[in-house]
Amino acid sequence: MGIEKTFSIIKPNAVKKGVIGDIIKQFEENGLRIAAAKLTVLSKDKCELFYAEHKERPFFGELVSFMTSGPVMLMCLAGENAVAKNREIMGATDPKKAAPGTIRAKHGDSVGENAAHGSDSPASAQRELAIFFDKHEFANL
Ligand code: 3AN
Repeated sequence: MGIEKTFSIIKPNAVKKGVIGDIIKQFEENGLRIAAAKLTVLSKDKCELFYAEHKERPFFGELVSFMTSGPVMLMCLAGENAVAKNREIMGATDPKKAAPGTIRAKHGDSVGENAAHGSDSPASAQRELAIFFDKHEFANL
């Protein structure tokens, strides 16, 4: 199995709580490495482009306003089976349903403010990474 890349966001509520280090530790302890990273504040335009598939959902406005409300940590995670592994480490979308010890169980506040995003497939990962990173920014691990 080759090395796979996935896209991760540490969301504004988690950055505000000061748990970036704890979240990254969980990725690294589970065999994922950071191939690119930036701490930034998302523009409304890029955030809407990123969440385009949710445009018609009732929570879209709320989601974009939360995700642009403060700094986020954008990352490319790399490793074997990175897409699935990242989602396992994050836990279920709803922090109340997330398995104990997962990032969302530990640091999520609600379905919207669930501490972390992770791509749901290799194709999504490629699309999402291309929105936020240039090709030359990825480390050759
Ligand atoms: P996941 O991020 O686990 O793949 P999706 O794709 O169902 O979950 O949802 C994308 C994002 O939209 C979630 N990370 C969450 O923050 C937000 N979201 C989903 N459902 C709701 C909801 N009912 N209310 C507010 N935000 C939501």
